[in-house]
Amino acid sequence: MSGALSAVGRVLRESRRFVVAAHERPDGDAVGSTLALGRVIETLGGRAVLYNADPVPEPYRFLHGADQVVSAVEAEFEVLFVLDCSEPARLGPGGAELVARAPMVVALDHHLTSRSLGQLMVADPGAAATGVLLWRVFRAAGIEIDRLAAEALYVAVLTDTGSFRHSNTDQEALALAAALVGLGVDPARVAREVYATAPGGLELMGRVLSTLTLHLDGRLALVRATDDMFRRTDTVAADLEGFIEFPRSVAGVEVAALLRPLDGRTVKVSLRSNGRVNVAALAEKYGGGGHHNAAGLSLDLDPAAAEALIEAEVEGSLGAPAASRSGAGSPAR
Ligand SMILES: [Mn+2]
Repeated sequence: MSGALSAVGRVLRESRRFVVAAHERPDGDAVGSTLALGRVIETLGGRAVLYNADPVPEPYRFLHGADQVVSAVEAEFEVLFVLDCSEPARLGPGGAELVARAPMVVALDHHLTSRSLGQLMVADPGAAATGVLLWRVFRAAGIEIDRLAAEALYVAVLTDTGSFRHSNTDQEALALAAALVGLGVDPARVAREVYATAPGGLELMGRVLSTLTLHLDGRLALVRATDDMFRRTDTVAADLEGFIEFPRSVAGVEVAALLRPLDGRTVKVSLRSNGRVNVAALAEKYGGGGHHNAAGLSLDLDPAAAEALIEAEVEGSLGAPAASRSGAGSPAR
C-alpha cells in the first residue's frame, strides 16, 4: 500500500497536465477530494482540469476551485485521476471515453465495491473517505498542503462520516480533521456552509418525513420523495441530503431507505444500515453500490414494486426474525 502511495506522489510531482474526476452526482467527498487534489496540483506547479458530469452542489460551492469544475475535457493531458469510484461509468456519460483517452489513469477509492482501474490504484474500504486516501498520498510523498486544500479535504471527511457520527469515524479520520484544523480550517464556518438549509428545505423535510412507514417489525423504515414535493417547496433532489438519517435513527431500525420515483418506471433508492445488513451487497445485486452502511441503486420498477423488492431483500438479509418473536418454524418454548 505505501508503495502505491509513494508512486501516486511521484506521479503528482513528475507530471504537469492532469484531469481530476469524481463520480457523477458528486457528494461532499467527491467534491472535496477533487478540489483538494486540484489545489495541490496547482501549488506543485501543474495544471488540473477539474471534471464532473454534474454541477457542484450548492453546499460545497464555497470551496476554492468549485467554480472551475467543468463537464467536458477538451485539452490534452497526461494523467487522469479517478476519485471516490473505480468504474468509468460512474464518471457519467462521458466517463468511458475520458478513461479510454487517458495516457495514464490513477484511481483512489474507498468503496466496498471497488474494481481494479488504471495503472495505479489506491483502494481501501477501511478509509473513512477518499479524502483520507489523498491525505495518505500527501504524507507519503511529503507534499505540504495549504488552507484551501485543507478546507476541501475537511469537507470530504466531514460529510462522508456524517459529521463524525457514522461507524467509519475512526482515529485516522479524526486525526486528519485535527491536522486540517491545524492548517487553518475553521470547523464552525465549514459546518455552517455545508449544513445550511435551503429556504424550502424544512418544508421538504416535513413532507418527506411524513411518508415514513415501518416494516419488518420496525427493522425497516421507508420514506419517499416525489417531484411534486420539490415543486411545492421550490427545492431540488440535492436538498434531500441527510434526510435519510432521520428514519435511520428510529429505535429498532436496521435499514432505512429513501425512495424517489424518477419517471414512473425507475425508482432511485438510497439505503442506510445500522450495521447488521450490508446494504452495498444488496445494492450491487441490482447494479448499484456503496459502503456496508450506505449505498444506492436504481430499480426499473414502479414505486410499489420497488418498495416490495426492498422489503423482501432486507428481510432476506436480516435472516431469521428477531429472537424475541416466535415466528413459524421456531422451536416451541
Ligand atoms: Mn466517499
